[in-house]
Amino acid sequence: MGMVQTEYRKSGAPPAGKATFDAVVVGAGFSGLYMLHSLRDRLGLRVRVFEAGNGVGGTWYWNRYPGCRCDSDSYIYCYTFDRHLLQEWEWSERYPEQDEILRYLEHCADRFDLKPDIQFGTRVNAATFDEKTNHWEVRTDKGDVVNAKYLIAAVGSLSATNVPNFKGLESFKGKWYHTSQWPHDGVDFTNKRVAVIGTGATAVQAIPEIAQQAKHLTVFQRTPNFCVPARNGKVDAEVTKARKADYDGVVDRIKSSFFGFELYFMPKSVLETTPEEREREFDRMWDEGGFAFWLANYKDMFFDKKANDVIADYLKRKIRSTVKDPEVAEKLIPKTYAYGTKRQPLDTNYFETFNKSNVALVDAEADGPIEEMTPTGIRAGGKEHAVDIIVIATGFDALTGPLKNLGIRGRGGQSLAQKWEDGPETYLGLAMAGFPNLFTITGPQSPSVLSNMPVSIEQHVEWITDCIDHMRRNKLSTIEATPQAQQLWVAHVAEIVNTTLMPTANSWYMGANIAGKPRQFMPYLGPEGVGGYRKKCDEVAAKGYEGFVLS
Ligand code: N01
Repeated sequence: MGMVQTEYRKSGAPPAGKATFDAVVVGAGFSGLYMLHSLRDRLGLRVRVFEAGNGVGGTWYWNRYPGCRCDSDSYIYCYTFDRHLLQEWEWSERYPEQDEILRYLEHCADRFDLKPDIQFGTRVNAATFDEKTNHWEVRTDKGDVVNAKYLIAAVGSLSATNVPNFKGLESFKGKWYHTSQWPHDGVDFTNKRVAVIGTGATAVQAIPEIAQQAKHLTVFQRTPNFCVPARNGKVDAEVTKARKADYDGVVDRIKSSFFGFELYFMPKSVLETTPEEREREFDRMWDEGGFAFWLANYKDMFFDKKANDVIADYLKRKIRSTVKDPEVAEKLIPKTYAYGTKRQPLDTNYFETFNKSNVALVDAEADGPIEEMTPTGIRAGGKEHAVDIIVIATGFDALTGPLKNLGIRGRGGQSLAQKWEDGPETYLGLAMAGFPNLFTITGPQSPSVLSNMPVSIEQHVEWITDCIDHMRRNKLSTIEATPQAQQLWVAHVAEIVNTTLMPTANSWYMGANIAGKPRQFMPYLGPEGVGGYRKKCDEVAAKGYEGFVLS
């Protein structure tokens, strides 16, 4: 229960008229919930959270497709700021399903009494900085108009749904669903002919589940993916006990690690190993499952194409040995990009699913791309595939999309969406020049999607809370990134990533999945990962918020 009780909290609704808050937080997922708790219960601020969904959970509220589960180990895919919560909560599996994670977030919202300060079913559609009052005016689709000194976007990195402009979609007479806007009462695939479009991390989870229920499943693949087994299951009770006994150590390690996991690259080049030695290591990581193969491989994997090819070859052989039809196997093998430069999907029987007699693969390269939807199916490569249900697993307008959709206008009325037309520009992925008192949690140019998200979320929430505390103690009214600091940060983000293979892939990290989106690598990668980034942010604060103007 929070320490602060105010009239508006007791009523559970914002005051009538143009209410004024210390802070407005947009979104009630992992980041918005903790931001509310931190500002309200640590600093005693008046906070209003606007959430488009009718419940808490963000990603875990919206993404309810079959097979939806976490790709981070559950013991570190959670809040760590409350040691009692860490000790009490019991996860059922290594990678819990969506409904379990949603239950966890519901539990947190209740435990910290957060719901009275969240207005559900309300989407922010405009936020304008008033230079006379130094306040943000925030408007919603429900007609709310509120003022706040601070505006915090806790909108997630993967929340702006991407439904490509498929010709004829409106003419399709069956049902279609995007995976990130899944019906709450589920979809029954029994006796249905189903199409899945996309083979990213979402589709890789959904395809094996749908194939078990549907009469027939056709998968439309644009780019094949390297997949590694998740190896989900119950976690050994002794392992859980040991982790709980050492949670302080676990938390320290993930906070100072590269990616927010207890995973570390091997301090060796794969090119210096014998074939036997590396095969043993590959087998070990393959058997371990999860992100080990991606994030704890040989140190040159992300840097040297020759090294990368050696590692990729192991995964290609796995596909060939799993998929019985050699023609299908060839289609499922990635050939156009380096391993690891697109987000690693974790699978449970993904490649095995293509051995089932009720599953077919239509590959854009070999069979021809999707041309149009017809009233009865999908036409690709000149051939019509009759289906009853289309599952669109085409992902998101990542990182910038959710922020651009907020209708943010900063100094001089400049629109964030317009300012970012050629790509995002931020300082530390936390703030933007020209947009005072606006903070983004896991924004572009912070480690965000290249990390275990709760670790990065907690770091940003705590940094923002400390910053606002500093502002209040020093009776300051605005904080704003300088254009110079921002320029240097943007250049630094690009410089670091350009030493890796990451920009060579057509990935959503690069904005390549969205037609017309500028090609720019959006997350921050290194050089010392989330640990080094945390140090950098702390140094900025310790130097009196270096790179910001405070007034
Ligand atoms: O989306 P994606 P996702 N015509 O963009 C294809 C996170 N996540 O929802 O590769 C035909 O990865 C597209 O093809 P291509 C995770 O970070 C987390 O699967 O662009 N096809 C691709 O195959 C993940 O990376 C969990 O050529 C089109 C697919 O659709 C992120 O969410 C679980 C197309 C989209 O793949 C996004 O994953 C699941 C078109 N016009 C996801 N447009 C966790 O466990 C796109 N495609 C936490």
